[in-house]
This record gives sequence, structure tokens and C-alpha cells, in this order.
Amino acid sequence: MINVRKDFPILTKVHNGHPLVYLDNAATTQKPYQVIHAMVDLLEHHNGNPHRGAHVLSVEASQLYDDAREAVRRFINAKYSEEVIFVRNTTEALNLVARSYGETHLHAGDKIVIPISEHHANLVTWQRVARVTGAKLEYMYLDAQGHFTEEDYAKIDDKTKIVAFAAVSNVLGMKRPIEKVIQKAHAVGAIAVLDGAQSAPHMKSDVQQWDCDFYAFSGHKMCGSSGTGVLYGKRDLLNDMEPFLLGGDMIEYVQEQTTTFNVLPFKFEAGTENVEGAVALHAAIDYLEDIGFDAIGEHEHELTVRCLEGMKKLPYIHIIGSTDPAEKTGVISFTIDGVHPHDAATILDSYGIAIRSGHHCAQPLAAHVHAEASNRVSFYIYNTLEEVDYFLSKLPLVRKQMGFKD
Ligand code: C6P
Repeated sequence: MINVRKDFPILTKVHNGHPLVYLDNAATTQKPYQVIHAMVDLLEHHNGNPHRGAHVLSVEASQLYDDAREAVRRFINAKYSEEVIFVRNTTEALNLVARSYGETHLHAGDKIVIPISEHHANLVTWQRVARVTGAKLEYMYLDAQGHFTEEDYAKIDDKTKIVAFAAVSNVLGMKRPIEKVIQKAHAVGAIAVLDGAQSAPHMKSDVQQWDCDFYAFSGHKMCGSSGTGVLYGKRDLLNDMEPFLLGGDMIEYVQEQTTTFNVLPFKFEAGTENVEGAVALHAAIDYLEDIGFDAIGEHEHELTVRCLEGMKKLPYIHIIGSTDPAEKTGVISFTIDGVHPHDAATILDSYGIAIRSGHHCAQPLAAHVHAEASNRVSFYIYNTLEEVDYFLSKLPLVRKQMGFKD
């Protein structure tokens, strides 16, 4: 097991008289000292507006920002650093693709294909593209355990122009057959948009090996800060797209009536950049790479195996999607017979356990599996088997406190 708890100051928090057990990592992860200190160091010693000044602080901030971009390029194995666009988060990255590619490249009769399990950021965005262009949004409905079926793959046909899917679902926690889906998209001339919000923190990202056209992820879900995410796009595609936001730093020449745009990546980074966020993401990447994704995967697997074993013993618990730990990152969504998920989360919070409840921003999936709301535990590098056992020991108390005998 990885032992990194000492790096995370928030994990010493005591809540309701109990040590905090933080099991809501798919929502956001906690930050190690290494990331916190990198941000403080920037603010104390190097803070300036990047790419705009000749003075020392602007130059230093520019250097740190550019270094962060290079770190991201390495992290996802992109070919060129200008293919890495800093945005606020996964949501903004996917909106950028939908607006700047989807709305300008699709036409009536075209198809966008997505799984029913997508997060709203990768779903509502395509609804609008469909509405604006007249294209059709078609869903892959998955089998009862959440796998793609042959029927799903058959939806990727000659009319399909975009296939968008999460590399890991935030509700099912299942790793997708990334390369297979992308190959099917490319075989019909469609582009593949990969939502990496739940993959980038947990497994090695390799955009060249996957051959995805776009890849989006958020810094805050991988030990970085809020407010910084990444859109990777293939250079030719990005060059061919209009910018999504207009303003400072994304221009080449501005005249009274017309403007020419800056080169990549600046064309897509209008306004003052979030240097703190970029620096935090750089530190987070260094931190995770030091641990290594093999170790991270093994650690999460052990926690998931233990948790699933314990949950399966409770007849009133129903896990959504596959229960095979080999198919999952450390995400388990479930319902409890007779207990509203918000009640369950509130009761567990009284024991210091933080879990998520609700529709997890995936309402079409929730409706499809007839679980309008559910609970979710999600693990990360600092969680321990003891924490899993503590959670499993308190889980039966939820039903007891709601008045059930067992
Ligand atoms: N899911 C969760 O608790 P942002 O909010 O932009 O950083 O990430 C959006 C997003 C996109 N795709 C997937 C697969 C996601 O899981 C998320 C964020 C959080 O599941 C908040 S709803």
C-alpha cells in the first residue's frame, strides 16, 4: 500500500469527534504539501501577469506557466506542447470542443454518439451541438453491468462525426476500452473526444497511444488546485478551430473591425492565465509520477476489493454497474434499500465519513438504471484499508438509524 498520508494536512481533521475519512475523491481530491507549497512559493516570490511584461515577475511567472505546460505534455504524452490548452476544468474543455469544433463542423443528418453514462459536462454540451446544427445525439445504452455492447458499437456508423465518452465513468467507475472505441470512431471518419476527468488521476494517460482527438481533465481531481484543467487537442484540429473565448493574449493584431488570432496554444487562452493553478498542476503531476501509476492502480485495487467484498455481504446494498474490481478504478456507487442517499450520507458524516450522494451529474444514467439518486464512495492514494473497514463497520448503522431491524 502507498503511505502518503503525512503529505496531506487536511487528513488530520477531526469531524464530529471522529478522524475524517474522506471517500469523495471522484468529486475532488485533497492536496499534498508539495502542491500547497508550490502555490505559496509562486505567490510569495514569482507572481506576475505572464506573457505581458518585460519585468522580472512577469518573466518568472511566464516561465513557470510554460514549464507547467511542458509537464502536462509529458504527463499525457502529447506530441507538441502547443496541443495543451489550459482551461478552468474538464467542463470548460468539453465546452470548448463542443462550441469551437462541434457547432462549426457538424450539419443536419450527422450523428454524435455518447454512452448513457456520461457526466453532464459531456452530455448537455452535445445536446446543444445537436440543437444548433441539426445533428442527432444518439446514446449507447450499455448492458446491465455497464459494459459497451455490440449494439452500442453499431451506433458508430457512417453518419457519426463525433464519439465522446469518459475514459472512466464517474458513477460506474469502470475503465472503458479506450482504444477500441477510438478505432471504431476513426474507422467511420468520426473524431473521438475523451473525457479524462476520472482517468487522469488514476491511470497513465497516453494520447498518442490512444490516438484520441481531444482529451479533457481537471487538476483538482488529481491533487492540483481548482480552476485549472486541460484540453489536449491534435494540432491540426485545434488550428482549424475558432477560439471559444475572445480577449487579451489570444490575438495577433487587432484593428477596429477585425482581428487575427495568436498561434496555439494562446489562441484558446484568452485573459490572464491562472498561473497558481498551472503551478499546482505541475507539482501534482510531479507528485503522482513520483508515486507511479502502477502503484496507484494497485493501491486503489486493494481498497476496492476490500470494500466490494464487505458491501456484497449486506443484502440491502445494490451496487450500480460492474462489481468486478479489475474493471474499476476506486469508485463504487450504490443504493441502500429504503434509505434515501442523502440520509445515508448525513448519517455517515456524523461518523466523520465523507461520501457523495445524489445523481452525480449523470441524470440520464440515473434514470436509465432506475436509481434517481445513489451514494458513492471513491478512493485515492491516501485512503487506507483501515478506513475502508471503518466505513464498512458504519454502513449497517445507516439502516438501523433509519428504523430498520437489520
Ligand atoms: N465529476 C463527481 O463528483 P469539472 O467539474 O469540470 O472539474 O469535472 C466535470 C466532470 C466531467 N466528467 C466526469 C467524468 C466527471 O466525473 C466530472 C466531475 C464530479 O463525479 C463532480 S459532479
